Amino acid sequence: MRAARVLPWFLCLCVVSRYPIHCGAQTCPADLQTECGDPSSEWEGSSSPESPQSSMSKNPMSYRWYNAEEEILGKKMKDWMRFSVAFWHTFRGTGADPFGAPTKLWPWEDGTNSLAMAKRRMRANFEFINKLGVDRWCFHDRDIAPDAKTLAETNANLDELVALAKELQGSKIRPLWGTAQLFMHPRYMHGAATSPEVGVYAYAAAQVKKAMEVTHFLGGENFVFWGGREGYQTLLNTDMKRELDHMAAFLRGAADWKKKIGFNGTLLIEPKPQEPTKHQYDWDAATTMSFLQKYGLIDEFKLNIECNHATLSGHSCHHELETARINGLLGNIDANTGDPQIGWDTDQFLTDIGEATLVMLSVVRNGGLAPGGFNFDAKLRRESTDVEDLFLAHISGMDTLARGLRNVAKLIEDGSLGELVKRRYHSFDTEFGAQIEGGKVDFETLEKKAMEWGEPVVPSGKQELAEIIFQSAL
Ligand SMILES: [Mn+2]
Repeated sequence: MRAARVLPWFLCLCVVSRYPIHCGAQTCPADLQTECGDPSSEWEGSSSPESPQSSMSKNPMSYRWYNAEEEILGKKMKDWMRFSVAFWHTFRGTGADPFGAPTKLWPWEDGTNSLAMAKRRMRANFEFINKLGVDRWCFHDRDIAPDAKTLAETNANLDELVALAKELQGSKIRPLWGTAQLFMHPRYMHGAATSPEVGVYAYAAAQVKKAMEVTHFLGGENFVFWGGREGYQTLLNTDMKRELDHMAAFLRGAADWKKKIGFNGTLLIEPKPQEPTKHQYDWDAATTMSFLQKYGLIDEFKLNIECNHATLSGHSCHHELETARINGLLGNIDANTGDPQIGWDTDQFLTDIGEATLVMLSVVRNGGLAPGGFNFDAKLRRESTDVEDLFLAHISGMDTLARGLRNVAKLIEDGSLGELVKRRYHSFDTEFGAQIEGGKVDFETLEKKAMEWGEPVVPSGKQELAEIIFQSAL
């Protein structure tokens, strides 16, 4: 039987929940020999979920906190979260590190970078997304389709894979965002938009143009610019102003192209302070905002905040999210975390409940992220090598953020943290305070008041109380 041959890998796995079941439509098999036939005859029974009544407390292949349809704070959980699977980590992550060879020998991989392999991998991607029960995915152009000898041939490869992805997406699944990979090929060793070589600038523009077109074709909701190698290793050989001018011209071109093709998605910039360059130009949210303002691009872009990049820049993820949010720039979150003892971008799945609660606090204050969402820009540890681990990692990441959302609901319902903050600024809730906030009080008037009032009485900041209130919601 053909069906029997395709069972060995993750088709037999399925995520269950104490709530509704999350087993979507099946895709054609990624199996080498099996052709894509009638789905009902191929797959019937192979992915039957376990009963929702199965023992949740002991089954790790289940959601304990995430319940897609449940309404919390006036919105369904799935609409707060808008989870997305990252193609590059989940399907191109090999487990290789600077000291060792790949460790992940996924059953659908044949060890080549062929077009046939790319197609099989794409089927595996959609099989996984359907099993996990999410509606979104993110991709780089070069991750889903192999490079060829010329740009035209490479574009043709991409078109083949995009056509397949369009078919496999069905009516439910869409890209949360697409992006162009402008850092892996040697041509981009000095950067893409900031390369001193004009041919590289043109090549990168052509790549973004095409990647934006296919994202639009697939119904993508956003398009991301991660700096890649846009930065410098030393200022001794770098004209920083000229490179930043080039980057602005490049982003202006991208914004113009978006309008020209009628793509309504949000353009997002993803700050990161270093790696691979010593100094990335999009250092953090504030630096990126200032760049966008200087070059008149502030209305064309929002930010994609990645938690691990936030900590690399010396900030907490919450700081970066709030900086983006209060400036109307919070567009998307790359859901991951770093390791406090390792100084590089480890891209781990977020499992810290306190951090997840702070992240969700910003999301709730933002009224959600749509048309952005949470992209799992996170990878399995090198030592996690079972197909099952891909599921466990995503389930754990989704449940952690879902738990964060439930905690935020508790904090809001309780109200005492909000009250504590409000009380700290109480002295400005006066007629005179309002005049200051309205910019109507000059320094002469303030001096007069200071003389009249004498030494101010400065109240406690109540940080420990705030921490107790926060902890009680976890
Ligand atoms: Mn990262």
